[in-house]
Formats: sequence, structure tokens, C-alpha cells
Amino acid sequence: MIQSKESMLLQIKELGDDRGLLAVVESHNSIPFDIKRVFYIYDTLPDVRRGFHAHYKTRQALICVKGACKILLDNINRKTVVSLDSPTKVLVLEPNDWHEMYDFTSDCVLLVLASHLYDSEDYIRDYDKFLEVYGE
Ligand code: T46
Repeated sequence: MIQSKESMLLQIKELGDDRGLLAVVESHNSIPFDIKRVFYIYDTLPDVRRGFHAHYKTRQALICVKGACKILLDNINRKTVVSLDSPTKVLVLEPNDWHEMYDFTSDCVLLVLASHLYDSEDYIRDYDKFLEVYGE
């Protein structure tokens, strides 16, 4: 069994002036890890659910920079739903967070900052395997 950690929902500062708004995230400041990879999810159809996995190592920070979506989190002890509906909300996922993303608005752009480079072997896509790895 690998030790579980808790996800966090952070609120970052909105910096702005009469020209518009700006929000900033930095490794080891708002984001508690070194950012090695950035990707973004967009043009997702409204009735689609994505994700359905946990990780062995990768930590991720999710920011809806445009539009909104919901994230179902399951760390075995607790299931929660987080609504990402502002570019100032940052959801930090731990490897042991089984996650599903859904209810994407048509304009949603979900930015993901990751602690590791892409490796398909880092994914746990089978729920029974997830329980085996992270269960008591
Ligand atoms: C996650 C959630 C929030 C790559 O080749 N490189 C990459 O860095 C990524 C992220 C994906 N891919 C390929 C793998 C698949 O063939 O892109 C395709 C779609 O990926 P996936 O089905 O994993 O997408 P989601 O939206 O279910 O999950 C993604 C991330 O993969 C995952 O780490 O936590 O977003």
C-alpha cells in the first residue's frame, strides 16, 4: 500500500488593474511541486466524462482558466465534488485521488500542471487496482 495524501483547493490572488486581470501560479509557492508538464483540455462535449483514473506518482494542479467543469474526487476515505468555475481556483490532486471530470461548459479550458512527464505506466485506470494500491 502507498501512503495517501489529501487534495487541496487553493484560492489564488487576482491581480488586476484597469487593463484587465492576471493570475499567477509558481512552483513551490501556490503549486506545491516542480511543474514538469503542462497540458490543457478543451472543446469537451457537455455530456462527456473524462479521467477515471488515479496515479502512482504524478501530482497535478487543475485550473479552469475559462468556463467551468466539475471534478469528482475519490480517495477511498471520502468522495467529494469540486466545482472549478473561476481562474483563481486551483485544485491540487494527489496521486491517490481517483478523479472524473464532467459537466464541461462549451467554453471550458481546463489547464493541468503536472509534477512528472507523461508516462502511461503511471496511470491506474482499473478501480479494483486503485483499491488494492491505496486501500487500507
Ligand atoms: C489527468 C486528467 C486531469 C499524452 O500523450 N500526453 C499527455 O501528457 C497526456 C495528459 C495525455 N496524452 C494522451 C494519452 C491519451 O491517448 O492523450 C490522450 C488523452 O489522455 P487521457 O485519456 O488520459 O485524458 P483524460 O482527460 O482522461 O485525463 C487527463 C490526463 O491524462 C490525466 O493525467 O489527471 O486529464
